[in-house]
Amino acid sequence: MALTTLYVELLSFACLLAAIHGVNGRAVNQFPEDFLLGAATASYQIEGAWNEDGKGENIWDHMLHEHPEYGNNGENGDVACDSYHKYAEDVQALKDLGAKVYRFSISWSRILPTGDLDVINQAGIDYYNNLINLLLENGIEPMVTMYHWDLPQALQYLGGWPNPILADYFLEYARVLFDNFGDRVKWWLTFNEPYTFTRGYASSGSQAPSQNAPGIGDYLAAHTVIRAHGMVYRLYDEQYRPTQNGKISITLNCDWFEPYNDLEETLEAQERMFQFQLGLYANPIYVDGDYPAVVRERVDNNSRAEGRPRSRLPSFTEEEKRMINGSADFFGLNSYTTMLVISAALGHSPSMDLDCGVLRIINFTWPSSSAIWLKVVPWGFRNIVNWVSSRYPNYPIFIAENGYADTGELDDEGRISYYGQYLAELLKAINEDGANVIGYTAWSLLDNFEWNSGYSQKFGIYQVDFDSTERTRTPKASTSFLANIYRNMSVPEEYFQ
Ligand code: PNW
Repeated sequence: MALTTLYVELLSFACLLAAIHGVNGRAVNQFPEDFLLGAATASYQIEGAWNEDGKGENIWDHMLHEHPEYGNNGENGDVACDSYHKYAEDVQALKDLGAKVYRFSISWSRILPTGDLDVINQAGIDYYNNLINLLLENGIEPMVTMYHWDLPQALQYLGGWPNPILADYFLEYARVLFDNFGDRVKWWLTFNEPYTFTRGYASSGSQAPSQNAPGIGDYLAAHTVIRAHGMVYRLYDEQYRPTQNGKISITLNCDWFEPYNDLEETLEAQERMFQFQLGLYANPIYVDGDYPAVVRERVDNNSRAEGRPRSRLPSFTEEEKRMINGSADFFGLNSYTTMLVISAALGHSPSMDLDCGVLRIINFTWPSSSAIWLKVVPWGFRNIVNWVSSRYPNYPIFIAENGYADTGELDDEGRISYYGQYLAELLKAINEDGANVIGYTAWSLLDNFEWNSGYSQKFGIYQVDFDSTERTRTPKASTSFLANIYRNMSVPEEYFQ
């Protein structure tokens, strides 16, 4: 009798401890000691100075100048947040936020105006040197994205990413970055969201360079990008890591896909959606050097049925597979929301949509942001982190983007609620489910140029006044909310109830 009572009491004590301390002896609401918390931006979205000091034109400059109607009210990134001139204010904002890491991207055409090595623009190198040095002086680690969608237009004239030669150009660009910045930059990301930017070769009117070759251009672009990533990883690993000793990866975007019902075909559709979006890139890099079997099979079959002599999805050589397999030091993940998925034959022929055969549904009963695609679904964030952690084990995860859109108000309760809940779910994945997550950079440090949505969608932790030539930065309510989390390395307990 007494033993049973003791047993029950011990059990409930253990449960209580687990509730407070998670699986690894830390309170559930506490980040690991060496966890990197920070914020992210991208060159075209913040820098402006689109044609200053020798910068070359890129595909977003080109597309939005030629086709202002593809943007929002003719808006573009010509000036944006003017971070080219105001980077010192950005660093101060990061410092006030208590960021340990700043993820920003380098504009390829600011360094190499033609994309090639014939002109190396010293003013561009100076700009990033100044930014990097100021970050380090302030105790903030730079994390550099080499490519956040702004391809030099000169390389688009060669066909852009569907042209396999682009991998060589990217390799040469990467070498310039390692040579000039690698002594101080210890975190590198080759590409940001290839799933998103390769759509620029599958549609017109949205993603640059607006080349409408669905089901062909997107796969060709993906193929070059994966090879380019692998080549740059090997370059770093062999020639720079011994002296520079940093980490290098890619960042892939994937939201959580929740099956619409529990029918077998819906669960298969869920799996297909993950494989066509994330697996297309993650399987070659993190699993076996090659595309997921379901992707290979469906694109090959459809290509054959269309009467083509070869698959629309190219193949890697055995040597390329060995080069690509394992070409990452961690798993970069961008994730914002959750969508419902169901099996459906949709999209025109040919297209990746038709190959994938999944309908993504925005659930309008979930809480909204100002971006139609971005529903606030914190539990989905925990699910996708755990999905990545179990499918691609042995790689620490770095959340390179996660954030909330509104219309830019200073009293941004919606953003506070989003970050509070999403960070709580992230901590549950780390402390209760055992996911190995090492860092998190919130999107975004500043309100900025949100691509086709222009300045209508605001993701910033700081407000930027786009009506003022000063582009004044002002903290929002979420700035101090996140600063508290970053300082304490913990999320308020109310978000765990
Ligand atoms: C990411 N969607 O893009 C980009 O990396 C950022 O540059 C961008 O500002 C941020 O997320 C916010 O949108 C996405 O429609 C754009 O699902 C659109 C989607 C997802 C990500």
